[in-house]
Order: sequence, then C-alpha cells, then structure tokens
Amino acid sequence: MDDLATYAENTWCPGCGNFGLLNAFKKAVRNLESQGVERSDIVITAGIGCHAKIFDYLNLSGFYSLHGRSMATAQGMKLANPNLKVVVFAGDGDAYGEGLAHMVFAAKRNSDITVIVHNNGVYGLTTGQFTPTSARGFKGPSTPDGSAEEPFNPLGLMLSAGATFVARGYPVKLDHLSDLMARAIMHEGFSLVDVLQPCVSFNNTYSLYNERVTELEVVPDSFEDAIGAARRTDRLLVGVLRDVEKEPFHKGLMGDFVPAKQRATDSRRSRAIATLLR
Ligand SMILES: Cc1ncc(C[n+]2csc(CCOP(=O)(O)OP(=O)(O)O)c2C)c(N)n1
Ligand code: SF4
Ligand SMILES: [Mg+2]
Repeated sequence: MDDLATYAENTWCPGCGNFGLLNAFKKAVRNLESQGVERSDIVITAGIGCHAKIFDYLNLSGFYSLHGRSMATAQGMKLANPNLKVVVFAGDGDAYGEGLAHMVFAAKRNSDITVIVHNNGVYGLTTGQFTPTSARGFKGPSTPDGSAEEPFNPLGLMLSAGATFVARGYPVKLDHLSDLMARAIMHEGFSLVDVLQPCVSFNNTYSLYNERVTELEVVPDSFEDAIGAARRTDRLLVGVLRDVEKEPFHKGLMGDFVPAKQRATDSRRSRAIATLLR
C-alpha cells in the first residue's frame, strides 16, 4: 500500500513529467525516514499550477499557497517552527516569474527551505503561455509568432543570489532525481532542485532532454565552475552544482528559539501587536 498517496484523483496529462517527479519525491521521503527523519516533520507548500496539484497527491502536512507566493509561505512556515523540513513545489512561472523576488531573497538570506521547481518552460495550467525559461521562438497563446526573448538560466541566477545548494534533475532519471531531492532536504540552508519537467501538452521536451541530459560526475570545485556547468547547452548537466555550508537565516535571527513551541504569553503578544499598530 502507498501510504503517501491520497484519495485525490490525478488529473495530470498521461506522460507528463510530473509523474516521475512525484514518484522520485515519494522515494526521497522514504529515504529520509530511513535516515531518522519523522514524516510528520516534513511539510510541503506549493504555488498554483499543474505542479501544485502534487500537494493534493501527497499525504503530508502543509499549506496550499498562491501563485508566486509559495516561497514567502515556506519561509514563514520555517520561522514558525525551525524543527520542520519545509519543501516548496513551485512552477517555473511561479518561481522564476511572478515569485522571483521572493526566491532571490530567500537564497540571499539562506532561508532553510527546499525549493523543487517543476521547470516545464511553460504556464501549463493556463494552457501554454511562455515563461522566463521558455526557449526563444516558443509559440503559445501569448507569443503566437514565437517568443522574441532569450530564456534566463535559473541555476546561474540562484547561484549568484547566494543559494548554498543548487541541483538540477530529470524525472526520467528517477533514482538520481530522488537522491538529489533527499540531499537538498537534508542540506541546512537554501536548496534548489530545478527539475527539467517535460509538459507533453504544451512543451514536449522529452527528445531534447533524452539526447542532452548528462549526469555530472562530481560537484564543481568553485562558484565559477558551477556557473559554467549551469550554462552549458550542448549538454544539460544534472546533479549537484553547488553544496556549501553557511549559517541558515533562522539561526542568525533567533538562535535556538522555536516560536511554535515557546509561544509568548497572551499579554506579551497583545503588547507586540499594540506596538506594531501604533
Ligand atoms: C496571483 C496569480 N496570478 C496568476 C494566476 C493565474 N495562473 C494560475 S496557474 C498559472 C500558470 C502556472 O504556471 P507555472 O507556475 O509554470 O506552473 P505549471 O502549471 O506550468 O506547473 C497562472 C498564470 C493566479 N492563479 N494567481
Ligand atoms: S498541461 Fe503539461 S504540465 Fe500540465 S499536466 Fe499536462 S503535461 Fe503536465
Ligand atoms: Mg510551468
């Protein structure tokens, strides 16, 4: 029996890359449990989009967020209870478009959250508009003559923003992706797993990815080498591009304080609210 499954009917298109991503994540959860992580300490959030339906398909605690606000929600969850492992499922439109500033600042402050981006290069749920990672020339309802813009490189961007763990995965390499997810969740600090997720209905990239996706053998030695690896286009390198230690945001802000457990008294909270409203 799959005790991570829910009663929700799966409405992803047959063949969607999200299926592999979901199975890789379930495997990662079981891997973490074998390392002593309690399932109840893994909490999830999501934006709005095809990617976000994963929230309904996972029997885990969490909070369904808004398009472009999943990162802000996750940071709030972490600050309220730093003992939790907080995982965000984001779309490329969600994370790299509408919510980009939230993600850049989460990386800058090394917020201890794990962001898994279902990067399908398209607004899937709203039927095919282009996103910041759509290829130049991409045709859809909002770009009928083909997008005239170059896509940006999310890994290069997030490395520059200060992300302490950056990885890229591919659902067809399910075990490899699952290991990346588990490593990202165990990393203390901001972690990004950008998933090359084919959308069979509006951006079918399976052939391109099957031809170009190549596993990185080792983590690049330096920041510059990581950027170089992220930018390669002849090969799409999957694996960990960056993994460095740095104090996470909540530790610098609150030390070992856990607001969810050490709640302030009613009178102290009333005073704090009164000060805020003054
Ligand atoms: C604040 C807000 N802006 C826009 C929308 C409309 N909207 C819902 S899903 C979506 C696109 C989602 O694209 P992406 O984040 O890439 O997810 P995908 O469906 O591709 O997984 C948009 C524009 C919304 N629901 N809320
Ligand atoms: S529209 Fe694309 S991303 Fe959405 S379920 Fe279908 S194949 Fe997957
Ligand atoms: Mg998308």
